[in-house]
Amino acid sequence: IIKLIIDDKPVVVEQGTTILEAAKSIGIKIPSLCYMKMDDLNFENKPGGCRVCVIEVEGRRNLAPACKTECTEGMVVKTHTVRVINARRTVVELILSDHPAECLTCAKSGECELQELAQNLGIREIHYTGEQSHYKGDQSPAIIREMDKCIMCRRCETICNEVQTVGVLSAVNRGFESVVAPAFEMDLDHSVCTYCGQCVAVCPTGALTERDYTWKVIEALVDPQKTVVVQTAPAVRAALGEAFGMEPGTLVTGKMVSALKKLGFDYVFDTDFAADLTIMEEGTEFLDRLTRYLDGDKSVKLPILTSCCPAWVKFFEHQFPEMIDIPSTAKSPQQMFGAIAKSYFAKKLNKKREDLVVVSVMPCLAKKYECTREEFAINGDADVNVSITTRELARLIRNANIDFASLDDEDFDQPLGESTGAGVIFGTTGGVIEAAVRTAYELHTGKHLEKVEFEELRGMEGLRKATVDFDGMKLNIGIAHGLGNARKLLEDVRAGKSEFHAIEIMACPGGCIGGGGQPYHHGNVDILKKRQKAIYREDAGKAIRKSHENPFIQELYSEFLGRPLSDLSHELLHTHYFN
Ligand code: HC1
Ligand code: SF4
Repeated sequence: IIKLIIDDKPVVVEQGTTILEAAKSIGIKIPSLCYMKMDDLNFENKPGGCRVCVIEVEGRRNLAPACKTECTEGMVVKTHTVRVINARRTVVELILSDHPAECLTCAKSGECELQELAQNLGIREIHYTGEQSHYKGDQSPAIIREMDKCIMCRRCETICNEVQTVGVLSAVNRGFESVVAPAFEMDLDHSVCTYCGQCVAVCPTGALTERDYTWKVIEALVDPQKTVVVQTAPAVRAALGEAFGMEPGTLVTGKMVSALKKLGFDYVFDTDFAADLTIMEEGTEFLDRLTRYLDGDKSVKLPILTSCCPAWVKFFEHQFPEMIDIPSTAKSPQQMFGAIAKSYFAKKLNKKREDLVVVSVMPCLAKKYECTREEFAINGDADVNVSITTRELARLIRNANIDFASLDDEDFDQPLGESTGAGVIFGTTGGVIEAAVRTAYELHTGKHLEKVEFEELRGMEGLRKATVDFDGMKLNIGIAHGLGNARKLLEDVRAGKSEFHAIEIMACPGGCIGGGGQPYHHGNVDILKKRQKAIYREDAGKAIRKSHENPFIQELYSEFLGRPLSDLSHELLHTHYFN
């Protein structure tokens, strides 16, 4: 162990600890910009490039970057001398001298780490002028890259390469021309980007943002010819409150419904309903495959892989094209919802599918891309017309002058607004497979499941495994979140070494609660853990906690679909993948 003094406070740390971490451990916040660390998610970005975190070490001539400098015995560190503060000001002024001054209209304004830093350092003038760099813009269906705002912190590059292992982003060119971009500076759309949005989630400035479709929603809401139906994803309710200053982990389900009604949606429904439906289809498909597999049917492949995360789907289509017959064919809840809204529900309203506009509110950027996939449309009319993120919903609420905190709780509309606890837990890593197990157990064994919580499937570790006892039959279940972790499980499957019968994969660290469209977490993993707890709290408070017990799901089957995996279910609720 090492003892040192930081700002007159003694501190004891392990060998190898940086000054930045040592200071943090005693409550001293050294400002930083490029640096970001998320322990549980295996993410650390410390290029040491921005030099905002410089500090003074007694006896050393030069200032040192706190993120890169390890503590040594007897070190005496000062984190805010005049020399240090002047150096930080110079560094930030230099960054700002090559940054567009568009704060008033920037999508990231109020959330931008560079803006906050400039304010905290009291910068009122930029003493360095000259030419500014300009780069090609890039708009995909999900992500906007405005690289004039890039400060080369490389967080996006690190998360895309090291956590997601997609490898789309890297620094290209030299000096003034250098920028983080896909190879050959092609557009994201032409790359193998999965639209997971994790680069957006960690970008400190407005260089990477979501493609904003709030205008499309407003256009639909003011069109008297359209019936506008909205669905809200499980993870949104556990994070939307943060956008209005509430504590992370505050559940705002009722207020969210109330806000959506005030915004003028004709029907406020829940993606969780469709999550229950997904369990019916995917769970039945799993049991069907399992039974045939155990009967020795050589044409059947296991493990079955969940398929509700569109970034994950795009990942395996690009990276494991020879394995596209392994994931479940069940569409994601977002898409199942759209298909049911525009058939079953439109029929109930006596309307044509084109008269309905289906909007989804998602924690996710890849959902924007998912709903543009051709197989999810009929004659050019998409099953889900517009997908907006949690952040965009917060913007719509603010634009409409709705005082979110003072809203009363309201209930979802019926029939597509009723959900069980199983539908809710889709929003966190481990939740989809736990929901599936709750139903598959009862369908397979014919027995009543007393305890619905499967603690062994829960947690935040990137790779988890558990064995669940199906009345004597042991099922091996794997869980991965973050695409790098998914890759490890898939490589085992490809090599024929996988021990699993079923695997849940979510592209984003934490699952949907950590989606690229959620309020920014600024690297604080505790926020994700609080959202995860909130999801399990909502589940625990639900009267019904198994998907097959949802009375409106039962009604949907008896009135319309017949049974899981029926011809109509196949037509509306299942899909195929492309290599
Ligand atoms: Fe998700 Fe899903 S859980 S993918 O993480 O299966 O986005 O929340 O809506 O579709 O239900 C996201 C969340 C979401 C789908 C469901
Ligand atoms: Fe990489 Fe995901 Fe960003 Fe695409 S969206 S560039 S895959 S981090």
